[in-house]
Amino acid sequence: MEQTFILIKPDGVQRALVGEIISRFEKKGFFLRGLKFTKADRPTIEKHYKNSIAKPYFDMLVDYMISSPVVAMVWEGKGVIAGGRKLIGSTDPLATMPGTIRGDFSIDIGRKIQHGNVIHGSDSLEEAKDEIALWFPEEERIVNWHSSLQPWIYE
Ligand code: IDP
Ligand code: MG
Repeated sequence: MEQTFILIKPDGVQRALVGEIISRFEKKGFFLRGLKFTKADRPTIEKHYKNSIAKPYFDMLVDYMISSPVVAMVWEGKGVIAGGRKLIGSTDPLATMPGTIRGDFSIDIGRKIQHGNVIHGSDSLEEAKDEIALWFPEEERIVNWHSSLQPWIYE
């Protein structure tokens, strides 16, 4: 089944949203496949955001992402890449709908280190594969299990 990479960003961890975010993905019917609490280093974040390297906010984004611990996760389920992005909401927290994680818990996208949009989620199959490989090296990859809830959630 499809997998995506989800990262609770430094502001999400500092604001004690880890449990809430995991709970939303669990309750939707996605399955946790990898989980790591870590402080990211600069090279990892530069690779993670390689497509944003030309953006004017890139240096600030990297500083923000290494400022404090993050929670890296792999989630699995039918349509989990697009479905995870729906749970997250769009990039600008003020513009996105309440009911989404960013819409419920954040305001500013980030002009200083502490401001952010709480969470990252892969936006394509290719990005998901790259990010899972970046954050979870082969030897940490990835517990193979099946939830007994699966037949109650998936046809
Ligand atoms: P996404 O996180 O919704 O996929 P991207 O366009 O991939 O959005 O941007 C990656 C991250 O870069 C955003 O989540 C946000 O933290 C940061 N970012 C995007 N646009 C801006 C901006 O205009 N100002 C500051 N930070 C931004
Ligand atoms: Mg993105």
